[in-house]
Amino acid sequence: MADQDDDIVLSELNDEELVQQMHDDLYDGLADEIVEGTQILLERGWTPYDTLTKALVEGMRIVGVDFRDGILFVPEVLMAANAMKAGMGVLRPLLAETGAPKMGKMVIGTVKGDIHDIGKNLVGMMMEGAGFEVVDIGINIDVDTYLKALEEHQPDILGMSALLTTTMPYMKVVIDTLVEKGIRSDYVVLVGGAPLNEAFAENIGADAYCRDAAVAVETAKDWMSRRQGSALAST
Ligand code: B1M
Repeated sequence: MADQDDDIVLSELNDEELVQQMHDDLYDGLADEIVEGTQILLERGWTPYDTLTKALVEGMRIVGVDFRDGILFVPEVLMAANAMKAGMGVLRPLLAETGAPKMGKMVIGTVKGDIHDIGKNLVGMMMEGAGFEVVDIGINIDVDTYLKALEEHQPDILGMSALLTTTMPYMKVVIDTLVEKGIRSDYVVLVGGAPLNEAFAENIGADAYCRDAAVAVETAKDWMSRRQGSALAST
């Protein structure tokens, strides 16, 4: 496919062809092409959010399907992930651009045993764009590291991400520890990641499940206004 792609001039493609080509380039892990395609869409007036969801996230969804079906393997998926991150690098300052007063603070990390970080990074970017201060503590985070970050940064929200069915139960370990320490109600706990759902979030005692980054922003705003409402009511 690479030889064939050498002849393609991205800027000469119409929007639909370009997005299709970007899905192919993401699949092939071509970071430079993804950066170029992202810039072209923005120059054509696409919003950062549409560029993100229609060109990058959709491309990654296709990669995920072929990974699941054994057509792609870890090294190829890693290349695709790197290309995705390169595109996100272009969008990051645009998504994080905001003149809004700070809405609140969130600490976010991917749980222990899990190194998937693209979704978490996206949530962080979109939250920053909505006016939240975001402290990203990374991947493979154990309960002690979450607790240390909560103590150090005193956020309003704890966000946890998990992409594996084997790692998502660890979210309960973190929440149970917050309960044991008597600090559960100090934080709004939001969880997300492809294998989760609302019932799971409820079962483990999280405040809400966020299907995607946009839902995470809306849910966080909603919880912040509820909290501010109850703080005002108690004064
Ligand atoms: Co992984 N992997 N992977 N992988 N990988 C999945 C998750 C998998 C579903 C693929 C598949 O089989 N179809 C499968 C899990 C199966 C399962 O558990 N049932 C899987 C597997 C099996 C594995 C390995 C075990 C493979 C192996 O080694 N044999 C291994 C595990 C490593 C580990 O973590 N210990 C592994 C490794 C990898 C790579 C390193 C190659 C790479 C990760 C690179 C990286 O992240 N830096 C990778 C990737 C890229 C994927 C897929 C293809 C794509 C994930 C992604 O980035 N999606 C994935 C397939 C899939 O999910 N369909 C897969 C794009 C991203 C924008 O979406 O992360 O869902 P997502 O985030 C969304 C929402 O979920 C939500 O908002 C985000 C933005 O809209 N959200 C939150 C996420 N976190 C949130 C937190 C919040 C709120 C919302 O807090 C408030």
